[in-house]
Amino acid sequence: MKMKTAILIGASVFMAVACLISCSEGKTEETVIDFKIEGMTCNHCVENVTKALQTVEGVDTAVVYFETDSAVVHYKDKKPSEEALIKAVEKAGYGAEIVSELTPRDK
Ligand SMILES: [Cu+2]
Repeated sequence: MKMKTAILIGASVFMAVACLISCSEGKTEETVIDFKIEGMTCNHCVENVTKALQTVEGVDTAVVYFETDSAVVHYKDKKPSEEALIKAVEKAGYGAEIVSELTPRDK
């Protein structure tokens, strides 16, 4: 009897988690902006640029790649201003240039 209850609880928890994952997946219609970053010389720079991009209003996540001198900014509802993104990077002491903008529909 106890075993059966445990299985039932386990199953419902599993279902709830599965729903949560699939539901949030449906909402993540993300848009991505690709950047070329200038002036990065080490991983500390990567951190600086990442932080700078993440402080801009509307940015969901920012990922900076040292190897390719590039950065990718993800946003969802509100599009961050391109000018604000570039200015934030410049304020941190680096250069930024937009390479491309992709929405999931473009792919
Ligand atoms: Cu550095």
